Amino acid sequence: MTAPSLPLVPLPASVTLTDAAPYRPADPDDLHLTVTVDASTGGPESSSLQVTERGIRIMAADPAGAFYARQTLAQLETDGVYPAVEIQDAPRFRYRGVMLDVARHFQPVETVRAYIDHAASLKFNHLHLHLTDDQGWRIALDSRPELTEKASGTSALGDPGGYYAQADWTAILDHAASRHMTVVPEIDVPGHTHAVGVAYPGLVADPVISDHILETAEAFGGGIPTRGFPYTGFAVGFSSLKHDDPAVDAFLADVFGELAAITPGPYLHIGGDECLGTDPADYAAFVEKATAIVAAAGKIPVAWHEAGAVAGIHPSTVGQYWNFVQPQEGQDAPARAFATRGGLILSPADVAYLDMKFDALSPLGLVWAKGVTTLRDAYDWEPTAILDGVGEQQILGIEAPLWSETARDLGDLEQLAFPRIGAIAEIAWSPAAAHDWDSFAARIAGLVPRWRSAGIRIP
Ligand code: TNX
Repeated sequence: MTAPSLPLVPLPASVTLTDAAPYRPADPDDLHLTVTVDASTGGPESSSLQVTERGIRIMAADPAGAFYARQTLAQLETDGVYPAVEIQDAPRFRYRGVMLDVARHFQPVETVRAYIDHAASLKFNHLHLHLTDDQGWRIALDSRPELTEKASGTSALGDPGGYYAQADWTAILDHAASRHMTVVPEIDVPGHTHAVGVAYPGLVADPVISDHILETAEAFGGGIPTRGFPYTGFAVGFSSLKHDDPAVDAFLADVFGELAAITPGPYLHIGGDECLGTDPADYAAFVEKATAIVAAAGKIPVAWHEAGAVAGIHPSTVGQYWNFVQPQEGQDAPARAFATRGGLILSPADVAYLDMKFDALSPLGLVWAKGVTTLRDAYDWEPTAILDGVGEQQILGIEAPLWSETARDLGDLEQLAFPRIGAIAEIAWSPAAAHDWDSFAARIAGLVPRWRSAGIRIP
């Protein structure tokens, strides 16, 4: 297998170190790099990379493949020297995502740009932005200006909020595109909508105050949510849009219609998670409506896996699985229901949630998904072994969500993400047959000092 001395993460499909002398370019700014893009050379995002003592050759099936070969090349370089190698590369899964929650703590465009760069260097190709939640509405929509005017001012922990004006949204889309990343915006309905009620109190039901809400207020502060007033705590599941109001239907049509119009990628995420305050029949009606609106606007709906239980969900909908590697009771059936719809994105929370604590002492992160998640936890799982009936064919890909209840800025996000984001990158990109903890641990250990010297904060 690969020499562990090469800090390649995610591991390319095939790496052969040759006997030739390494390549030492005379001028580090002129690599004698030949790049050819030819669709007949392989599948989407694939490439071959050859380093000899005379120079570097990249042959890629498409511009994304050439971009990923450049990422491999950057990892190969040490002090201006490139080892002589032959690499063939292609991704295992076509959807490789990271998610940023910019609702709990708003993150400015520069932070999103930096996170895009980090993720793209690890060959992730989708950025899911969780744009709305109980704590704030983060995207300006012309059809509903009150959402950002009235419901974006605060973040969790009582921190300041913010939102993306349309120019900011364009800046994010452009930067993502320049790194071959597709943006997947999420507007979470019908729960996680307390902020909607700050702008439009008439559209939401009164918060459902459960023991969980009281316990969360006790543990983390933030008080008890009150309709029409900003919420800065961490509790989930208390808010819901009203179910029997035509004004809510008009709201869904405006919001998803406009979002579809300003989003170039194929997916729109409708949320649908943790609707503990919504009656199941009303929940089903919401999911049907929201997915139908998204599909009618020409987009593929994505929903958190609970929505799989809704018989009338639009059949093109992709499910995103967030329960554990060993599904808890009742969680696998709704997820499996997406196998015959749009397929699944897997984000098992006990291994792929980058907001779980990396050590018990850090103030950053949460512990609800089986406590601390180590680098080894994040690495040691196999996507096809989670849900019966959901194999390679039904799995669109893998996503690593990063929720931001405790993460205020880029430094916090980086500390939560690194190095575990490398483990998820490898699960998403590298062949299953190459999965090997010792090899991975050695390769990532080679990358950590480079990440640090590039200014990335790593615990
Ligand atoms: C669960 S799992 C959530 C989010 C929280 C996150 C914190 C899921 C779809 N939703 O609302 O931010 O846990 O880890």
